[in-house]
Amino acid sequence: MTYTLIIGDRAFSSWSLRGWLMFEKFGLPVETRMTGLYSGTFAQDMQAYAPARLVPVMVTPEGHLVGETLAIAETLAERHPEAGLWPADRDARATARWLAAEMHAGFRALRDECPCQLLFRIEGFTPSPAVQADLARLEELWADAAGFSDGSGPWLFGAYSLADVFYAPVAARIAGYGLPVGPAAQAYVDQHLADPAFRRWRAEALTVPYPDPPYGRGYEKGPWPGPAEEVEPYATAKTV
Ligand SMILES: N[C@@H](CCC(=O)N[C@@H](CS)C(=O)NCC(=O)O)C(=O)O
Repeated sequence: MTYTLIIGDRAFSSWSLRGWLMFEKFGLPVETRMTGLYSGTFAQDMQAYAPARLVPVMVTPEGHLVGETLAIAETLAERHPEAGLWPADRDARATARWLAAEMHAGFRALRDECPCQLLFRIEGFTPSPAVQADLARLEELWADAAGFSDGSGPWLFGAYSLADVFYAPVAARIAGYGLPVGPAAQAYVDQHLADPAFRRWRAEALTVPYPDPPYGRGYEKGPWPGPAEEVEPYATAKTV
């Protein structure tokens, strides 16, 4: 009953992180296979999973392919109702779906101007007005979710849910670019950075050397603002 998840480079593939968290956080069995998203073999690697063109792609234990993170999320929630992927409360669940869908379809400026990278903190980055508007929208949505919390944890709806899965890479962008958010949003970001599953993903990301990553060129680099992992190759890098 093991799924396979086809992923891209852990250091950069925000959607792959989402896909993997869906398994890791809810105790669902998965084996990952990494494509050469950055090494140049991506198109060739993906031929085996046509018609999927992007990662992540899930292969069910029966061999059925599912692409797109929202579709993967709903498929897993349907197949594993006992795992509690969505909040138990009906209204919380509807809101959690809304938040995940808005993330999946939106936040274009944040995604375009602050590409996900888990290597370092980019110092002195000034967010554009469009990114600032995205940050304000995030804070509005996260604050609204708190009104539906079941009180059982520090996540958007209390217990960790698929909504948190969709915002984990957003938290990484806020951390990696030092984006300004209020105390409640910052606490939520820090919660993701300290999460054992997120740390495990990042620790694996750091085992792959990227001598000249394309992000943050021209900016100084500081250490990653979350807990340090054993391998921190970029912690002291000043420029790339
Ligand atoms: N909407 C897709 C987005 C997936 C996506 O953009 N994946 C990126 C990696 S993070 C990718 O496969 N890029 C390869 C390319 O654009 O050729 C989803 O939800 O899974």
